[in-house]
Amino acid sequence: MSEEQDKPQDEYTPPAVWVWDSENGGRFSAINRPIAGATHAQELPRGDNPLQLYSLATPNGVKVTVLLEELLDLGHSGAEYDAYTINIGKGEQFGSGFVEINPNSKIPALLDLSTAHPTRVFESGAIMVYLAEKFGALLPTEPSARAECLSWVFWQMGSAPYLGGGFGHFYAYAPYKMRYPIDRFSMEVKRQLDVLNRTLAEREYLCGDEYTIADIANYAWYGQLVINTLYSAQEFLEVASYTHVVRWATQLQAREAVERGRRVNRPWGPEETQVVERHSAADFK
Ligand SMILES: N[C@@H](CCC(=O)N[C@@H](CS)C(=O)NCC(=O)O)C(=O)O
Repeated sequence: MSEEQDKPQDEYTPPAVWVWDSENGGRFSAINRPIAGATHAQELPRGDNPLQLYSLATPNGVKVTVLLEELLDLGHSGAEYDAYTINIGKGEQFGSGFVEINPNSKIPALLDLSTAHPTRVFESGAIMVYLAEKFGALLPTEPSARAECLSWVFWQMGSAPYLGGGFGHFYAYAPYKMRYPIDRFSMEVKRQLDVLNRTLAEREYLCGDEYTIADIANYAWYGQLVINTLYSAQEFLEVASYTHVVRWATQLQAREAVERGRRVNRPWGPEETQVVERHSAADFK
């Protein structure tokens, strides 16, 4: 280890009891809190469609909007949805209406008004499985194929927090660069990309020959990492070297439903591509 690597950047001795410092300067320090629950009363808007989505076009949000657009392209008109943007930078995830749908105060959150009583669903993985089962699409029913598909969906749910909450946070959002966490999470993210790369070297899609919710879930994080500008880390992580992941992600991103799904609840980027609220196909015009 070099002398530079050896030197701790900022020595910290944890106190006996951790104390919340809301002023610590990271991108989310003013928003996140160590307690759950609503901070203010705020009802959520509701549209006329069977499904109500409260979300934002981050990778976790894109998973659901891409799936809904794919279901609509497959002819499932019951998948028509109203999508409302939740501005997490302004703390809208802590409004009382949102917390009623997701006690964890994170996007995406779904309300299904087509059931006898409204059904709430939170956690992007749970929403994907719920929708795939509701419409009998994009999730194989044969037990072995279904197990393989769910394995990759749950792999994504367990792995991506290392990419987003770990690598992305310390590389892009922390108030200053710290070598130890960046090294730690870069190593893990590169290992994860290698897992996907080796798998996609042998298969067209993650679970085999069929496009499934496992592809959508993983594309939203790892696909967007290798072909878009997630965390501006393309060079740092040498993403182009994961050639099979790049091939698969490029193939998925060319799908019309993926193109539309990425635009929903996105209040950034070129204005003409933003679909901040979505109520029907006409909103993409
Ligand atoms: N495991 C959750 C994670 C959701 C999540 O982390 N959402 C982020 C945006 S990508 C969020 O709402 N953050 C707001 C906050 O942390 O206050 C899922 O997959 O739905």
